[in-house]
Amino acid sequence: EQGFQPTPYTEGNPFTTDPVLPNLLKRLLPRDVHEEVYGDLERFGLKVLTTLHDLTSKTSEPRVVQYDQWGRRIDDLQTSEGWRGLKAQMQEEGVIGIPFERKYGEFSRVYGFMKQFIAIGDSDVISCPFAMTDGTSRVLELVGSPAVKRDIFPRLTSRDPSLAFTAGQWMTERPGGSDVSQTETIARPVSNASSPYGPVYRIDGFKWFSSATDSDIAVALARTGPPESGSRGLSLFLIPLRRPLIRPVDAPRPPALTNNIKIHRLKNKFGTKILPTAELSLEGAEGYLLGEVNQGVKFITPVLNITRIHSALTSVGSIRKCLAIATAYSSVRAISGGRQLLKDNVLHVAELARAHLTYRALTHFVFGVVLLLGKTECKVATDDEVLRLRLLTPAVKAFAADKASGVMEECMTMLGGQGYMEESRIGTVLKDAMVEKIWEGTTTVLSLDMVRAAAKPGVLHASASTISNMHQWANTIVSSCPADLVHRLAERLATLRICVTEVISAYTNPSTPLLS
Ligand code: MFK
Ligand code: FAD
Repeated sequence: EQGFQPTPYTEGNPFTTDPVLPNLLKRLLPRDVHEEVYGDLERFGLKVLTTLHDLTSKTSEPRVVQYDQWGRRIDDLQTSEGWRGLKAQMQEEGVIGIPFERKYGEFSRVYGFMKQFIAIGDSDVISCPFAMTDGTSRVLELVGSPAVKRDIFPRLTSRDPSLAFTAGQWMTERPGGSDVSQTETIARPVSNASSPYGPVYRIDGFKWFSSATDSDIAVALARTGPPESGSRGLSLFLIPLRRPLIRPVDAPRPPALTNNIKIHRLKNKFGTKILPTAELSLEGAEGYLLGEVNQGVKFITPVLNITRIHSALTSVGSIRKCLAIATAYSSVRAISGGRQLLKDNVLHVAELARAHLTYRALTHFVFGVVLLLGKTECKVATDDEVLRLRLLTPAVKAFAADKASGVMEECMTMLGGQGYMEESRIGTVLKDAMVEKIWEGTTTVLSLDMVRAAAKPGVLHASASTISNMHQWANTIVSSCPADLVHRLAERLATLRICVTEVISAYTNPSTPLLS
């Protein structure tokens, strides 16, 4: 008990402590919108430090009780109190409500994503089910039947946790996740059944990864055409996980899966351990066709593109969390015989600054894409902006995932041995964020997607202005850095600009080594 006692560090409000987010918001939002949302984000930042922190300490790994006392198959999925609490908090805070209420038009996306951003790192991987709920809401908004829009869409976007739904996305099967053309799940039309939600199908198959297994509905690909039609024989279905889907307000949510869906097992994962990712067996599940038959890949692309932006957000938000810890630690840890704090040491500050620069570049990059999404959804984007969104979505997802783990490792190192301790949570955040390189398309698959997007007429022209925009973003980053840092890091900033530009040209030019 005697001897030197280390001083614990204190993390500040994740929204206001580092000026990068307030500055970014001021740049992106009109003054009146900025005034309205700033206070809410500041308040929520404090809630992240208190309520969300507490809930995260109460999460634990999910479990499945497969049989009841009488040997009957029940597949009761049990999640922790902390996980359920986090879900309810995010619903109440409107992370899905804000972008679909569109109170601030195209800027609602920036506001909603900013709210999610500041919670990353203090909310386990709760961004995963909400990413898929977001994408699914968009699909239902675009192609849902009037009854879907009346009964289901308002629940996905609801701020009332007792009513709100979440959604999952089932694409991946054992023959291939990147390539869905080998999908084995089969959907057969039920001729004597009708539903206001769409044409009724019976669905049989095995879904290899289902992350939002505690959700109410899923959007899933299943085969409606012959196997030789590959991905052009797949259709998109809305599948309830628990029936009846629409219950009276006071009726409890059934804990176990119904609708002829069985949980084969929960996955034994490297990270994202709090998230209930399962293998599912569909044995005559009832589903409703969304969009047109055999056009499933096309109709699920809004889910892919929206979740990819969430993925980029999560990569960068994970850096933010680790960097906030490393920065806070630099104010309490003394070195050199106790005479100097880390924050006053040139070598240490250079390391911190390098991490901050990558963080800032990525933050501006991802929110630039978020604004393009808002503009496109609100139909105020120019043609070039629509094309740019298509191109930058896979770019930002792949680029952010690629950069994030290296920066987080540096943050861990900046705490010395304390960074390696589980209590710092840097290890958990890093492990969780490493999946961003895999799910929603691996980096290679996304570079192929960029080539596909770049092949469309006009996209390369739009990307030329993107490169010039990237320079503008880099300049904004420079101007938001403290002057002494800019001076000290001039060389690194130049490298950063080149790197940001290069990634875009690498992704858009099929002859570059990245793609060869
Ligand atoms: C924490 C935040 C993140 C939350 C994560 C949630 C948990 C994780 C959930 C998952 O991981 S879900 C599974 C995600 N799976 C993938 O992302 C699959 C990756 N593979 C691809 O993306 C492939 O590129 C794809 C399956 C889409 C290829 O399908 P196809 O049918 O072989 O491709 P094809 O024939 O080139 O494209 C079909 C059409 O779709 C074309 O349009 P046209 O018919 O008009 O020519 C394409 O241009 C179009 N398309 C493909 N990708 C598109 C797209 N359109 C817009 N956006 C895209 N991204
Ligand atoms: P493969 O497609 O077999 O890829 C293996 C390797 O081959 C990769 O390196 C890939 O880049 C490379 N590769 C593939 N195609 C090409 C090509 N054409 N050219 C060059 N290289 C190529 N899926 C869902 O549908 N719903 C979920 O909820 C879900 N949750 C997940 C949760 C977790 C924790 C994880 C890890 C995955 C989840 N997935 C989910 C699955 C995920 O989307 C897939 O793992 C991913 O799309 C890759 O598919 P795969 O695993 O079949 O790998």
